[in-house]
Amino acid sequence: MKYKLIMCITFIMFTLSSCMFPDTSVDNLIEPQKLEKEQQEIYDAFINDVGENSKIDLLYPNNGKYLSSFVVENIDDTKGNEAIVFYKNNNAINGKDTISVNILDKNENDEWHSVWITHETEVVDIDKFFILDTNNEKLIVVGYDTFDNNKERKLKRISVMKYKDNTLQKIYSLEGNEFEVFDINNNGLDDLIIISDNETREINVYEYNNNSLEKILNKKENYDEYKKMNIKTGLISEETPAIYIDETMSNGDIFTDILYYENGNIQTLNNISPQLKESTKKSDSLYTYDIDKDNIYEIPLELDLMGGNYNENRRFIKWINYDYISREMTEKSISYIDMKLGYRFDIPDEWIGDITYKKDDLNNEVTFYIYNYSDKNDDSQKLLKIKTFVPDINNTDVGTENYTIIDTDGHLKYGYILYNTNTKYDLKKKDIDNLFNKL
Ligand SMILES: [Ca+2]
Ligand SMILES: [Ca+2]
Ligand SMILES: [Ca+2]
Repeated sequence: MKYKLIMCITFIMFTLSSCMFPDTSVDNLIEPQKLEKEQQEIYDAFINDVGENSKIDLLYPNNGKYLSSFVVENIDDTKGNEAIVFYKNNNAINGKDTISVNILDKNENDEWHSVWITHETEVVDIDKFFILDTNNEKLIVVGYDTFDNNKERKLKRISVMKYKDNTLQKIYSLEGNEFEVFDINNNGLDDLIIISDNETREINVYEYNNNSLEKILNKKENYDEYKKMNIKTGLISEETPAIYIDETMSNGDIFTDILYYENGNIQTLNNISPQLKESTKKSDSLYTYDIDKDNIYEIPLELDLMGGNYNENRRFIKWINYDYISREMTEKSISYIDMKLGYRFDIPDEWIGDITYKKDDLNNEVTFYIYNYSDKNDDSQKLLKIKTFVPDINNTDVGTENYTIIDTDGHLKYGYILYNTNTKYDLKKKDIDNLFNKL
């Protein structure tokens, strides 16, 4: 009877999958349910342990790879995953809030249960979580935001822990303004990199060897007082890992520095020449971004349209890369970019200096046209319109008739209209294919 029931369910699922979800395999249909079921089991085991009536709030790391309050990964030398849950425990110790990390594991009956909880006091939030992978061991690294409300450059507490034999042991507690777990020297072992800004900037790189965290690299240099630091990890060439640091100054200017391994120590743009770092200056919330998804990050610079005599807050973005061999910045592209709608349009060389655009936010449309130097309101010489179609519930194709659809991300549709001006600025369909890219 049971067998028949399973057959029946399987049959229904096949039928459903073939008629209702033409592009979805049965596996895909089952997989998310399995995951949800596991998450529910972890959550139930977690609540069972902390107590249903306790005052807890789940926490999400604010930055980094793991942005969920539940992480399911293998963090020890036993087969199978452990679950890590982050939460705030209100009034937990002497009436004070604590931030807690709960480790859950599966018992011999394959049921999730709580194994260990660690509390951290006098911290306010979780910044980042990492699994540091060394030769034969894994460490977990949790970065906490601390109470330093007066300071602009916040100090983080970095807790390095080892989970082994059902025990979570805190092995190091360190401090710094920013940190990352990343193989900076490209030797196959994760490094813990901590940037501390006090009188000078100190960059320390640690490797975990023989049960201890060894400082393998150290660099001291000057730095300018900044307000906020955003960091990203990637590459500067196919083989060279790098950390990109966007520093926002008090006046809003942003400078980008790059930190990488060279000749046995850490190298930075600032160290090579302050002018190199200075050349990355921009005055808006423009951050380093990998526009073409090759893991080599591009640094944005603002490019005033029409030589700067155009003060209507329109601009193109010039994206540059750092060439570590020539120690110079190289131009990647000049683009119109719409982060919200998720695309960039690279500006052809011929257009630069002569073409401007206007944006219609209500209709998610941008029009590029030849700038008329004698009448800045004249937009009659149109070259190209790009429109993003945001679907409504009833019809996703309303208004698309006049547009050529260039791309879709399954939700949004991107369409364009090309115009003919009989000038050197006119584009063809194949140009659009090359110049338009989703982010
Ligand atoms: Ca395990
Ligand atoms: Ca390394
Ligand atoms: Ca790139």
